[in-house]
Amino acid sequence: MKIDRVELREIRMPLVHFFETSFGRTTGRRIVLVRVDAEGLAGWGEVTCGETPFYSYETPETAWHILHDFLIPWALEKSWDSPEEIARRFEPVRGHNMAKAALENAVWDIESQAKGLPLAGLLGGTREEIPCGVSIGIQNTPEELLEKIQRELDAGYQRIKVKIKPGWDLNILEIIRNTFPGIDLMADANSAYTLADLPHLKSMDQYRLMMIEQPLGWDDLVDHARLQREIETPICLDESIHSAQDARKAIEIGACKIINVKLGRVGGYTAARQVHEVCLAKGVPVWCGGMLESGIGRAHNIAMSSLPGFTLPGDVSASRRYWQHDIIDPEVTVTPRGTILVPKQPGLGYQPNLPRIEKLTVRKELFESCT
Ligand code: OSB
Ligand code: MG
Repeated sequence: MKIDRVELREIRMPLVHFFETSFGRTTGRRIVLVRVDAEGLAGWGEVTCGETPFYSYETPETAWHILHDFLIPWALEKSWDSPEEIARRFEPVRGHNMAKAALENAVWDIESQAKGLPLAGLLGGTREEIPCGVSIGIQNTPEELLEKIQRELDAGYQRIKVKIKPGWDLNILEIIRNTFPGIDLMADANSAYTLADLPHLKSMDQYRLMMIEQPLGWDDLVDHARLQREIETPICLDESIHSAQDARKAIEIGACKIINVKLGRVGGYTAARQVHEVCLAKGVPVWCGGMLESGIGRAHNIAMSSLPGFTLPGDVSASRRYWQHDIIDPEVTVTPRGTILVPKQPGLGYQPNLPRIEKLTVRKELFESCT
């Protein structure tokens, strides 16, 4: 595949409801989109980083820089045999996985269209529909949280994840369990605790959580292994897993029993499929995490969630939970049984809405191949 041009743009999208985690509140997104043109086809990818360097060190500015000065010039320098070959070319850049993923995934989109296959099928996906959960942020009051949970259960979502932090944890889990004793419930701490909180974390065992996500340090494995030896609740790692090697090490030392795979965090489909392989071989269930994506990133998450090891409901949910108008047609919708149907058309299976994307754009830059 010879890439003819790459377009980088930043769009701004207000969220329909703020999203709050232990590291802060988001009211609107700054999203960098990558469009690749090759073989008469257009492929799209999304940089999934947050606006602030609080989930990971990447921001829209660092991603723009890394794409602009390194990844895009490299992608334009020669013809590629496969998307995996591009992923290998990006290896000299340490980290910056979300910048890498946006460009690599756009190339996978093109590859699947060129082959006339749905992206899910090209990746090795086997599921026709994917099970969906929701991630509900910290609210202003417990009552508002209960209302939100009820609304999502009514919509059919299969599991509820709530964000926790010191002061919004045991009390909240207690109220949720009293109101909804039987639901599939989990909690995501986004690194809000340390091993000094071990007794506190152990007392969460009573709430029968499916898992607790990333309770300790954002780059830690060793302390998580210690914690997992002391608590019943399975630990799921998010922030700490950046590669298949990380997944292997985490599983080997007992740092987690479940892994949340995010395409951006691990650097694109090539790495995500390797993480999936490792987990499948070791019998560790995985699920697809979310980063408040626009429809482009969301469509990629749906394709990845079709892989056989994605056995648990993910954080991939309907467009309307985030956006008044999403930037793809059709928008992502969820069935009454809490699933998303995996598209059967070639490529992503959702059309980027170009006029809407153009209207939301605050900066744009075009890169063309010289040959
Ligand atoms: O830790 O999974 C996380 C959103 C932003 C940053 C980190 C996380 C999240 C979510 C939201 O939990 C998932 C979603 O609904 O997209
Ligand atoms: Mg998380």
